[in-house]
Amino acid sequence: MNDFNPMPPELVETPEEFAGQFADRDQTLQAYREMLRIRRFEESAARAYTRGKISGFLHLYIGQEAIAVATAQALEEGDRVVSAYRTHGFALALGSDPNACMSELYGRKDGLVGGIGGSMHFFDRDKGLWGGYAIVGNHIPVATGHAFASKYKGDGRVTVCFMGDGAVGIGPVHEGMTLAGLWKLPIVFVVENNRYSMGTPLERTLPVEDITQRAAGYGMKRDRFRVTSVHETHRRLKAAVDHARKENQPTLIEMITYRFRGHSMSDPAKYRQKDEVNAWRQQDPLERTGRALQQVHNMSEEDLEALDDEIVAEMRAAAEFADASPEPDPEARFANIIV
Ligand SMILES: Cc1ncc(C[n+]2csc(CCOP(=O)(O)OP(=O)(O)O)c2C)c(N)n1
Ligand SMILES: [Mg+2]
Repeated sequence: MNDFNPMPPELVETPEEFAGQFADRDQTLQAYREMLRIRRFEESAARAYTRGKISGFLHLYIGQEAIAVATAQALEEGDRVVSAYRTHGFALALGSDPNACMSELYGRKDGLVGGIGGSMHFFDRDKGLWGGYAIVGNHIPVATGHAFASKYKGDGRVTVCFMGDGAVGIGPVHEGMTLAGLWKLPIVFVVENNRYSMGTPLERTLPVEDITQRAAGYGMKRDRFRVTSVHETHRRLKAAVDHARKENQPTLIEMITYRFRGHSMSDPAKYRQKDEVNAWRQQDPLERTGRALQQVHNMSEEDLEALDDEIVAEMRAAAEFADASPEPDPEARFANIIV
């Protein structure tokens, strides 16, 4: 077994370096707003779940928001995002309507996919979200297929495929990555390494902690970094997206992140120590960005609260909209099924 350390690696930065990462005020504010929208959406969904408004699984993205926001910034129209089941953040960052997202969680007719998919099956083609897949690791060949289609048609589009650290040992991941490397497809594979698959820590799933070492065997470029801000995540992801678009060069990226909630709403996350969660919270990209707005750009606490109030109201309205939306017609279960 490798020597997995559950605590976050120490973040060594001077105040000047901290300020430097958030130098552009408008970008920083935009990143903060988009991350906060995801967080407040997720919190609103969690409340609805505990009130029995949402049934089935609900996997929250709290802690990982910077990745979705950076992804939306790094992509162009027509590019594709394919992800696992922790998908709400991608939808919101890509511009999906929060009312439709919440209605999907509530299983209502106005949902993103008519209320028949639920939390794990978000899909919004017009915004570039090509699913939402519940079966761990099995969407990797689907994403590879999208990238193959782009290369075959020469449409200049890039696919970015997300998976968790728990997915990388699954057979189809290997198949999809092998073909992407062999055929030099315009794709970026991103492993969102949040240190756990359900309640199982990395040391019990990974023989080698650095997942990107596998890239050599697939003939891909690789990158591995800790997610501390939208800006830096965007910069690194954009470089890989550019390689894919311009040179048909696939990349495997590992983004080290953390989820603050349990695996799903039914997981109280008792397998972690409070100290561990608190240490990661100290480095929460959302908190860091809020701190930068105050310390570097002199935004007042009242300004930040006003922004928060606006976003909370947006998400409350989404929950009210979902609650008022009708149930789908039972026949909707058979729509979009190819037999
Ligand atoms: C093929 C398959 N095996 C098992 C499961 C049950 N399962 C759902 S999520 C999960 C853990 C995945 O963890 P990870 O890939 O790290 O993603 P995270 O939840 O951390 O985002 C498992 C084993 C499944 N959905 N599909
Ligand atoms: Mg994980």
